[in-house]
Amino acid sequence: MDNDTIAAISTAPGRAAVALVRASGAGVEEIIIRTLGKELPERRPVLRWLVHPDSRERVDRVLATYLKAPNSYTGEDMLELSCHGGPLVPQLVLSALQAAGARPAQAGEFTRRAYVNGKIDLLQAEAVLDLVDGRTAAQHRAALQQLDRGLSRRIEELRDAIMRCEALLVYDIDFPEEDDGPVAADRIDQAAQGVLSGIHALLETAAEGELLREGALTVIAGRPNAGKSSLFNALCGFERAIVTEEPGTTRDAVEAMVSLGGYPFRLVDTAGLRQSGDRVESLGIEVARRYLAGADLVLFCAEAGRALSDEEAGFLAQVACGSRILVRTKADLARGRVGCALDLPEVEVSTVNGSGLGALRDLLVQTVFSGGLLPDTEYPLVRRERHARDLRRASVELDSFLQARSGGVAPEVAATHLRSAAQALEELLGVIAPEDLLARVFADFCIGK
Ligand SMILES: Nc1nc2c(ncn2[C@@H]2O[C@H](COP(=O)(O)OP(=O)(O)O)[C@@H](O)[C@H]2O)c(=O)[nH]1
Ligand SMILES: [Mg+2]
Repeated sequence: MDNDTIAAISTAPGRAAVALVRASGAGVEEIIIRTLGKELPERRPVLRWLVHPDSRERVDRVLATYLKAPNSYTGEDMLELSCHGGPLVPQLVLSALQAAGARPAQAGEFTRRAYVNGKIDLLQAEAVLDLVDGRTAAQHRAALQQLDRGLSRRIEELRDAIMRCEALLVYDIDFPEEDDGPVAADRIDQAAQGVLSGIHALLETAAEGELLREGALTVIAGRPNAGKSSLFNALCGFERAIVTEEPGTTRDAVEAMVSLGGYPFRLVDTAGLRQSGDRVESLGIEVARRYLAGADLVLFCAEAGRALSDEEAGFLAQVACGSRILVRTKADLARGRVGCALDLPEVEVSTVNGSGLGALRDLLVQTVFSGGLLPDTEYPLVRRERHARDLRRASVELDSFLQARSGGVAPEVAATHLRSAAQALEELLGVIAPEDLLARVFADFCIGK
């Protein structure tokens, strides 16, 4: 079953000039004979009629490429068919491949096979997903970096450093009476400490990495009529990159995923608390409370040129989570500036003439995406809970190792923590290779010396 032949339409459904249908597995050569009449050259696209293997009816004129194992995406024999798009043709092409012996692929199965066959590691497989799901420039950059093994290399370096510690320990255990002395104990401990710092540095990127995946939750709050919805719309339209918009019919907010300066933001505008006639409570501060708890950023709107009321100042003072920015709205109407007693970044904007919106956008990006996400940084980011979990595991084991060492625990026993730490990183990469350790002992040490 491991390399039974799978097939799927790889392009999105709908009207399109071209679609891509792929097959992968041991039966590809037979499928080629049965649907395309005769064999194909390797790695060279050929224009041919594709026929249904049972009815022998023509299905489409396709551009067919045969990629022989192991030089394909999955590492197996693959057939890639560029056929005509639309709701019908790709389905018929897929049916023909199935009639010739393929079964429908499961979600992600091509990439899973690429991983199983060692074409990519687990982090790269995740990057493929991130690349396909990416919606902003920053997400795109991060996914490409991970696909290019940016994170993998960093994890491998850390894993290798742990293995060198293990090797030093093994040497210490095997040759305790060496003339030129056993490996200096603090050399091992310093090396372990170095790995620990490296892991902590990676873990520190996890918060931003998650923001980059999920978008920074940005709640727009303020009194009714303060200009919140206008600001929401202006920011949504800023880069014409609205990704999702959910009308707040059954909810207390309207939410949109937008790209600002190339970074993802989940903007939330309060919708359910519209000003309702002469009701006194409608003068309260509008805010989607259930969003506020998880907010990364609160944009508090108040008209430019007026002092904040006690209620507004009180609300701002008690906002506990996320960063706060005071947005002075309707700048085009304001005469003069009235500062606010709170020490907050403040930006004047007008959605009528567009002033200040660029500055606000830049401030949003800087406030939330501070560190490792600038376009020119190469530092890999931890972007999934799985990554953070394995890294934390490795960090706990390294801590235990250092404690065991300072507590005078036998090196054989302390070494088990190093093994567990290395294993956590290997799981992160999706590679477990225990013979690596032996190889490294001999690589790093010359026994005959
Ligand atoms: N002159 C001017 N009017 C604005 C501006 N932003 C919003 N408004 C007006 O202020 C009123 C309330 O705006 P809205 O965005 O609905 O406020 P919300 O209740 O806080 O969502 C509307 O009549 C808008 O046209 C602005 O920048 N300049
Ligand atoms: Mg509104």
